[in-house]
Amino acid sequence: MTNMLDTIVAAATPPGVGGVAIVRVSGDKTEQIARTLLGSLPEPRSATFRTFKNAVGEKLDAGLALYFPAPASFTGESVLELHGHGGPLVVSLLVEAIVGEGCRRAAPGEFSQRAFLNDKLDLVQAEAIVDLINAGTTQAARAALRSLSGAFSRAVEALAAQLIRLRLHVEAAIDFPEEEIDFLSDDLLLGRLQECADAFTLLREQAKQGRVLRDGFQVVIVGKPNAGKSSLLNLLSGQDAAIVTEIAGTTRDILREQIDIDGLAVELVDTAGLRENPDRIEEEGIRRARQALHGADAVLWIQDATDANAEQLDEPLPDGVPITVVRNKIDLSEATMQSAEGSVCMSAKTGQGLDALRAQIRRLAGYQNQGEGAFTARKRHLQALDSAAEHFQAGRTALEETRAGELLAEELRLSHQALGEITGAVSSDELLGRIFSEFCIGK
Ligand SMILES: Nc1nc2c(ncn2[C@@H]2O[C@H](COP(=O)(O)OP(=O)(O)OP(=O)(O)O)[C@@H](O)[C@H]2O)c(=O)[nH]1
Ligand SMILES: [Mg+2]
Repeated sequence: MTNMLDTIVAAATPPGVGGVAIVRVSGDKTEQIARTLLGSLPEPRSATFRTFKNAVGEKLDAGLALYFPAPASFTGESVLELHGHGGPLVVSLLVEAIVGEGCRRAAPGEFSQRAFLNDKLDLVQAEAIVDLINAGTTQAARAALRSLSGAFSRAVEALAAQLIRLRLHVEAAIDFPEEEIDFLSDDLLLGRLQECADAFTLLREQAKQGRVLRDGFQVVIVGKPNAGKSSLLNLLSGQDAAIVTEIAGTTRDILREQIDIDGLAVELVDTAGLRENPDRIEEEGIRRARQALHGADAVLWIQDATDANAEQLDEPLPDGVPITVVRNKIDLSEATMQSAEGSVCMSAKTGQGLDALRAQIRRLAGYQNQGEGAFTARKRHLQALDSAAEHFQAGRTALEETRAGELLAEELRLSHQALGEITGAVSSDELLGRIFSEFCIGK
């Protein structure tokens, strides 16, 4: 980890030309730097117009200066923000002048890392900053903002509080071995265990949604040549993105399109038709199609409803990834629009059945537009939650099998520890390094 004692500086605005650029400084030397560059210390938390000068008194720029004395700042340290003109040269002159005052350039995410280490934010909130910056849909942005304001953290902490109460209960009971205790006849304990199990189920559901909101959902479209895969991609995306012809084997390359289904960010992947004895170019296309299947969250298997052998595909589809059969060209087929469970009937030409397909994709993603209730979550959070839930369940099973509290107590401790990794109550330098290196410089 980087040295927390250094004073750090970076541009907080993106590189390039703009109306305004902001240079931010954080650390012990901030006050001295402000005096050198601005002539005197500005009034705290009040925007003042100043000339920015280097150590030998040369004017570099002029603009607004904002000073936040510790600990009332984003990082918890003294922070200075200089809002100057938005040109790359102006910014680099300012940063150089500040580095000359005994400062160092900030590493990616270092401002947020300090905010975390100074207890201004927990890990979930720090990660939500990045999620908000990178949000691709309005819903994802709102959900990230809710995580940032602590909605997810509070839910995790509430569950942790339940676990603590359980641990106290169990450990207090273990401490009186002379009283022959039968844990399984302790209704209060059993009731609390059930409450906790329900809370785990709910939070895992919410976090799964949060993950989909943050990372989006990848849907790979496969099928035989000419089944209508590219037509379907065009219909769903509302654009003429892929070439469609009546010639089998039109698509050779992978084509990706981002679409938004009621706030769910979906990446659609169109692929080459799968068949035996393709030509050389098609063969490469099929290889790429197989590769695309590996990254899929869900697969749409497009079948031509007019093809009697539509259900035969000379290709194993991946295990463990939900596959939806889409019976296309229903406008040409005698068959009715009867959809079996997990399959959709439609026409990529007339648009018939499109709503059902969109609903199916939402279902596959487990996505309900939760509006105000949603927060963003990451794979890391889901893994920690899963691990916490597994330990909790193992504890319950152990109790039922052995009727003794010791194993339960130990599993509850491990479960509590796994939960702590989410907000950073329990964290390692390695984990922190990994998380904050994803941030941009100046954040
Ligand atoms: N009538 C009708 N024709 C369709 C429908 N969907 C696709 N087609 C036609 O079927 C032909 C093949 O469509 P594509 O979308 O290129 O099929 P594909 O699966 O992408 O084919 P390849 O890229 O060759 O694997 C085109 O002539 C489309 O106009 C449909 O629902 N109804
Ligand atoms: Mg195609």
